[in-house]
Amino acid sequence: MNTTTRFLGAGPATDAGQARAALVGVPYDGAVTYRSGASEGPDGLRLASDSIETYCPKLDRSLDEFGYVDFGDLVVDVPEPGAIAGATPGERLVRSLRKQLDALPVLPLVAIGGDHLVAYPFVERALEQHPNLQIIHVDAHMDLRAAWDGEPYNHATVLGRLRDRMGPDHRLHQWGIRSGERTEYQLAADDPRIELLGASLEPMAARVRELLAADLPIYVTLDVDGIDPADIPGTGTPEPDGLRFGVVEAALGLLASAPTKGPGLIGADVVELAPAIDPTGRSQVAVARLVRTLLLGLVRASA
Ligand SMILES: [Mn+2]
Repeated sequence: MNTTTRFLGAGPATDAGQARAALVGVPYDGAVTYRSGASEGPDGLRLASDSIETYCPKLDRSLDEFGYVDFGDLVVDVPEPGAIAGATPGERLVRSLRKQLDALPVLPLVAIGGDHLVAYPFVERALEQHPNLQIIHVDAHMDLRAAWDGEPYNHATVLGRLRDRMGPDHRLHQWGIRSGERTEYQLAADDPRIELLGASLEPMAARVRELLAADLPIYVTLDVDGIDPADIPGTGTPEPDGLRFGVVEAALGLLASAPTKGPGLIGADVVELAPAIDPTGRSQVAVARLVRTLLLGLVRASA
């Protein structure tokens, strides 16, 4: 990344000791199936974040309340066969990302993609650390395929691979989904750990309140194409008739405001932002707003 550009108000990685949250970029889009450009997501987001405030009027909270750092970007070259365990290029990449993730200072993280494949190591680690993790998956697409062109680790299969890692008490709450193969819908319907929430605010708002009231740990994997292309056109695989921006911001805001005695939001990733596809620049500004909300969720107000 540009060494001087960090996400809105974030300190450098060297300030991690004083920080309560962090961002890390994963500028990889080699697993896309339609249009590329998500590799420019992290830096596009960092640049655009300069145009929003640290204060969120809806939550009456500000990023100025705590320290957070921007770790910069992970290395996204796919390791050579033999360099790292994993048969396919996709699996070698996610193993490499996981090694780099595990080497970072331990802080609640928002990972910035990159295409959706890069979410894998972050969610995998969260599943390992929390046997009752609740994954909130915002997306237009199911992403539950067994493989894409023979590759089991791809942006269209990533939730399928994470499902392979889910234990009996893990749950996957999908929201905004409006595209997938019939077999993916059937797979989701047949797995009692997966639920598909209706495409309006109330079902997700009720679920978030309920999960927080039950003191459960929550992870958000947010594919920006879950939001309507009218609000976020800058994404590689747009799908009409999505969730509106304000609805998603409101639901994520509950992660910062609804009562809990548990850990609440423990991590998040925001993927599939492709700035060059949106010449107006509004997509990356919208995503910066959602990242601000997620940071406020990771660091809840002290009571
Ligand atoms: Mn998607």
